[in-house]
Amino acid sequence: MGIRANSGQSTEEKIRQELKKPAMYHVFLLNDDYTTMDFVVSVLEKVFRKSTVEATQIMLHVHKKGKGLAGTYTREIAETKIGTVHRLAREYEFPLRCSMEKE
Ligand code: TYC
Repeated sequence: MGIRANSGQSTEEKIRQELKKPAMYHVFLLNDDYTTMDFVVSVLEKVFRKSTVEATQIMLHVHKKGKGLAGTYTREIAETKIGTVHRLAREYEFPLRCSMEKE
């Protein structure tokens, strides 16, 4: 166990914080002109666990409206999914991007 600086939070405040539901974050997919529709559908299926039907609906919504909700997660999970999408996009040489917004 390391030595930690005191956060200034009282025990009561810490308990209150731990009982709260975690903050949730929306992850959005952003449209671009170059990423293929098939790639976006695959990302929605594999990274965001959507069915083929739902993935196709979300992809078409993003294509028409500019952005669309891929999922809502705690901060760490949202950040990890965004990192995975950006890594896959880079690997396959597509400019696909995600954004994140507090719920
Ligand atoms: N607009 C892209 C095309 O016409 C398809 C696309 C959809 C790209 C959704 C990104 O997040 C996206 N090939």
